[in-house]
Amino acid sequence: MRRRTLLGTLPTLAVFGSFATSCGGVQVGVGASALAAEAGERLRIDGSAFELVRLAGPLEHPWGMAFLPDGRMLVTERPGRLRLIDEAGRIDPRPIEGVPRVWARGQGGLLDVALAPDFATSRLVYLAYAAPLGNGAATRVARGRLDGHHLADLEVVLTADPPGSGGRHFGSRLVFGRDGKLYVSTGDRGEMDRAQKLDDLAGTILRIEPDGRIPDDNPFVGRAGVRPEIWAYGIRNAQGLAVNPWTGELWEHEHGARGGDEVNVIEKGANYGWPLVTHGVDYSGLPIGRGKTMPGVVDPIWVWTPSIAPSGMAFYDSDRIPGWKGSLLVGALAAQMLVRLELDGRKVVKEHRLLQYEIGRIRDVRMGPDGLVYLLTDAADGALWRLGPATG
Ligand SMILES: [Ca+2]
Repeated sequence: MRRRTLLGTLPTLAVFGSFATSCGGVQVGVGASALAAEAGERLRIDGSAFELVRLAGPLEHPWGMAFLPDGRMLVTERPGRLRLIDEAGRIDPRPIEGVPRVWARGQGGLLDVALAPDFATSRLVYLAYAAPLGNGAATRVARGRLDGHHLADLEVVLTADPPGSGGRHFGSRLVFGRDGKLYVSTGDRGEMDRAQKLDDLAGTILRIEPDGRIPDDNPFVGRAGVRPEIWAYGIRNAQGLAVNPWTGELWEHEHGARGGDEVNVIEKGANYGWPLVTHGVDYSGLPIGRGKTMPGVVDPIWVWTPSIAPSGMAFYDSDRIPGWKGSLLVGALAAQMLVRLELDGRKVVKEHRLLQYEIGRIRDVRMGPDGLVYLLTDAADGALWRLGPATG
């Protein structure tokens, strides 16, 4: 299979498509088969041999994934389905029942999924989604107990209100910290000034107890006119959130407008600047805010200009891929690639741009329990991919 070549240019696609058909070969490209894992493709990255496998598909705009202790995975599809996928890449034809009704418009829908830290006993699954609310929608988090193909006892634990009427910027990544709290990223809902308003949960990182209560030690607890769920603010649209396994810090990335995508280390109560300061400009080309930095605002540790449109983030903490341990992996939608950032503490030492234009828009990236890298591609016929060292 030469998918990389195939996805190069349209003429190449057409030529190769007919070639594959005339050979009676594998079904490829757009509208590819619903079969489980296809044969892997070998490729070289930084001089080493890798294998890239299209593990499962098609999946309709898959957004988030979680690894179950039994080896299966949960994957969300943005229109509102939660799917089970086994280790061989077989998609269970029965979506999980009992998921919340979602507002599946624009960037909204069923978004991230995370397991409770005590999932092995509690069976609790957390979902982030755009929920219909008022005249529009708001980012919401609900949890339910996974029982076979059913999510039981569904309860909402967070509503990032007030709602907005537009279809943009829901944030929606979910991660449990080492402190056992649930951290949730939101977006500014396309109304940039909301990211600086503290009576508003748009444009923030939120911190709640697993059952939705407000932790006593949240930074704004007891302050009049400020929502106590807020942990950090001044954020445009964060679709990457992960705990640094070497320090316990919470790291985030977010979309800039035209330029100015950022990686941030999230600190309690801090202001990340949007839209007062940014490294980007408006889509019109006009400036936003008053420059790139200002007192009282935490600067990003890494910036992409032009924008790559980052989505999904994972620290790589395994020996399975030699040389990758200690890296930060970031998916990219617009730039259609996997970014590997070599780190030295909070400093990015080197950026590697991988798989560029090879599998499409990358919505999510995770390290599996097996140390391999799992990717979701964002398309109507998106897929789950697995990247690891070549074997044999
Ligand atoms: Ca910022």
